[in-house]
Amino acid sequence: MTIRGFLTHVYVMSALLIAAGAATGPVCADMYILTTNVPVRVAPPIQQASEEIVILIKAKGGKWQRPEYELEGDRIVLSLNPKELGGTELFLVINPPPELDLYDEKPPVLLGIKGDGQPLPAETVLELGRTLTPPRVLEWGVADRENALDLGSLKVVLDGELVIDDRVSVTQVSKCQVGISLNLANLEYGSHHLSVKIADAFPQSNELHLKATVTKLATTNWVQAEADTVEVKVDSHYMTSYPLVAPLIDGFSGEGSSNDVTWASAEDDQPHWIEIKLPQPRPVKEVTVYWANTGSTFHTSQNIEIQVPEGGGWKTVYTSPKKGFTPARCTTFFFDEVTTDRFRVYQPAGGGTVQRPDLMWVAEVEAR
Ligand SMILES: [Ca+2]
Ligand SMILES: [Ca+2]
Repeated sequence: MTIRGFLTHVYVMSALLIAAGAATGPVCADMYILTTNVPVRVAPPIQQASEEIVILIKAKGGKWQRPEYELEGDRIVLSLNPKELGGTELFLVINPPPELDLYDEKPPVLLGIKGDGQPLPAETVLELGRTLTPPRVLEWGVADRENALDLGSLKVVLDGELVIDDRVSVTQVSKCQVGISLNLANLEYGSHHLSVKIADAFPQSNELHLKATVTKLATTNWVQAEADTVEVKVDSHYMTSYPLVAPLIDGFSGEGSSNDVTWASAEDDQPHWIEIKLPQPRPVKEVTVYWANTGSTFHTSQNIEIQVPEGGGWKTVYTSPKKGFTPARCTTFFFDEVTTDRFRVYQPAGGGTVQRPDLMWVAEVEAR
């Protein structure tokens, strides 16, 4: 939605006139949403010259009316009284095209859901349960029976964060029907909540809400499976108060930040690392690090590499994204499978949290 700068004739400051996004959308009428609890005068521009100007207005839940208006230059001047119109949220449409269904009270409908191309129950609240293999791609088919869809209204939220990157794609079947795909490859372990919202291209924005939940279970962790014979080395310790490395592989990844449940590096401008040696080589394609945490504060490092031995040194098989990581209880680093008996979680100098960049603070390391 865009706010248009034509409030010159509005005499009451509490009024808000918002273009309903259709000027750039699939429907070419001028549509506005106006919220006011007092009488106002508004003066939207005439976008396209036409012999007859058709103006319709209604309050939310009310009936369309033809308001009286005056022309002033290239503007239409309207006096609107929310009491007379029957509500404070008003929808104004100028020159509606014939295909616009002005009596659309219904949100878009869910046509179907696919997970990795296979049909799933077409439920607006989809519970996928606990699984080792959540779908890598979820796709919702959505259509509006009355009007076009407003693709600008699409919002996909994963675990409380708006997904704005290329993990969301929209396939347009027609103006009224789309497929919405979400790429869930490399989903983190644990429980996840997804929501999808999309509205029709209609001033009152009939909106469809879709939800899905899934819990990704972990497979065999080589470190824990062989914990008795696993060796752990670290680059340093936090002063004298974090001498123990055993908490890094004790299978416990709950809340805590002291040395009985975590290890912390020295806090200095050097690289820090945790080296894990398994009793025998194993195929490894991901490493999960559980961060020290207290309450909802997670000490998630922002720059991490996963390294495996090469020659007498180390080869990096995973590098962090430039933007770092969202603080969370754990972070899994995915890479091409290598067979190795040793790997290390390497934090380049200054790669810790934003607050404490020179510290590495970890509760558990897992490898799969
Ligand atoms: Ca509709
Ligand atoms: Ca632990």
